[in-house]
Amino acid sequence: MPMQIVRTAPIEGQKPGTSGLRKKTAVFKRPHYLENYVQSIFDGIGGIEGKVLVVGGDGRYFNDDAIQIILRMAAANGAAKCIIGQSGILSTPAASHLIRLRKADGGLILSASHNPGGPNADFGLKYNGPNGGPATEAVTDKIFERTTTIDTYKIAVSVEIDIDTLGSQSIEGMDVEIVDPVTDYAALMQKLFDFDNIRALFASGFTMHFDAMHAVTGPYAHAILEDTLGAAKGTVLNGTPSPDFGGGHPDPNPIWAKTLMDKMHGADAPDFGAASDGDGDRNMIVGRNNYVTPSDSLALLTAKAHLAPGYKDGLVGVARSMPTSRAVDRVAKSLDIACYETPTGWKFFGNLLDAGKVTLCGEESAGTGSDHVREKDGLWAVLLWLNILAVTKQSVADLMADLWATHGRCYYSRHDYEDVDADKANAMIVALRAKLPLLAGTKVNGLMVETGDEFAYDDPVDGSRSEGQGIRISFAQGARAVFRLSGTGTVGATIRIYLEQIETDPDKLQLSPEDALKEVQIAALELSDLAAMTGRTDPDVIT
Ligand code: VG1
Ligand code: CO
Repeated sequence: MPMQIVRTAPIEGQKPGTSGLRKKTAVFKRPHYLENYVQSIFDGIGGIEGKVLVVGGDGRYFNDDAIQIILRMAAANGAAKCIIGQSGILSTPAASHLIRLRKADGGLILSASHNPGGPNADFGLKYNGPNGGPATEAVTDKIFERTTTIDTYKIAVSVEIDIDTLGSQSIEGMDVEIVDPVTDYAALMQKLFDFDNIRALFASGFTMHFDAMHAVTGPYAHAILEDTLGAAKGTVLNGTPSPDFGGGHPDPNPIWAKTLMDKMHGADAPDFGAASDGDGDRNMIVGRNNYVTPSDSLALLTAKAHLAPGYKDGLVGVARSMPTSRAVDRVAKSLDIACYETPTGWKFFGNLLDAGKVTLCGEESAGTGSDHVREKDGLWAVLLWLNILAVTKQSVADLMADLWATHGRCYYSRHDYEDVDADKANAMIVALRAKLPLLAGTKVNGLMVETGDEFAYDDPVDGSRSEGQGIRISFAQGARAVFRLSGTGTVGATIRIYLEQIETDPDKLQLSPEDALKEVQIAALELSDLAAMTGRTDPDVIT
């Protein structure tokens, strides 16, 4: 029998979060769990009969087994074709590009991104639409709704499909094409950036380290940075993907990318350092002894993108997620281009990019990207930085000092309180929300509150409204505190507090962020009553 219709029942909790459905791997491996969700995606998007899908993931534990199941289900549901990265590997931006390049009807990306991987860690699955971007809320709502009513799924009874050999084959009437995960993506990068100039930069003795964090960008970085651009062998650190990311946490920030941070602050630090996350869509940028916050990186790239061939005509506009610092707003203003503020998560940038309203977008969580794909793109950001460094011949520190001298500096930090009891975290947000109407005009820790509200977003393209997207408090003299709960975690709740202080005094542009943010941090803790509400005193991660 080539195809089976399997009886099932709804499984609770299959609601996609900030970026797809993320759960413990063991949960995804429970009977029917993955199958229910995949069938709900297929049903939620109106069926996949005759459609072409791109499938790939970040290579974490369970990637290959999940792909086998997805392919058998796609065949049974009548898909015309699946295009798969060799051995099931595709970085998130490469998958987005492939969907667009092949004019596919969408794709399934297997990843829990920056969350750790392995049998005891996390797994995830996300649907991207025909524009190559993460499904909008309207679509994820339909998928979720379907998970609550599902009673059967379809799966082909088929032998193991070979996903390691390049080329085409057919299973149960569906075409399966295995493609090299790097080639098309590398060709796109070559179109956007001046590779000759970057090659000359490396030939002149410029040094860098790229930490792939044992995750998906290893093969991409080896091919592009070392083999094509001539960076010295050994430039790429931790470049072999492993199913559990070498036992690490593939989140490119100063805490988890410690190997790189130590090198960048060592005696023989290279000129430039960068890292990417599990699925290759995030980037961390570091100069010699000089960490660049993602919000500042977005501002710098906005100011200088025109130096790269792909952006030589300038930018039509930019967008940032609400908690991201307002550094980019200041640059956009000076360029006289629009700057949009969206909720957290890349799915909110898609409409703006599709409508040609913005060229660059970014998030404080180390995500930057442009209209070349519909996902954030780690290596792209690194290459844009390299292109700018090659043209300006300035150091990272000098570029940042110039940016701050021109636009002021937005001191910025995010404090994460992880694995907090979910009821307590929610109670804290509820209490804070209740205070909002009376906050304006009051003083907290000596700082005058100018506005306090809960962010809601009206999409200017499709008119949809997204509410409850984070609480933001603005104080006089450019201080701001934002509070929200993470939508990507898999245990308890993670409270994120985002702190910002704008400084324009030329004598105060080189303070330590910790000092510059002290007052607003105290105010944020006082306002939220975090310690009393959650029993927590110190954040787990400060970035
Ligand atoms: C986090 C980040 C958000 C990002 C999301 C997905 O979400 O804050 O900016 O878009 O992760 O990134 P949350 O809800 O946990 O704050 V990735 O690289 O994990 O796909
Ligand atoms: Co990611």
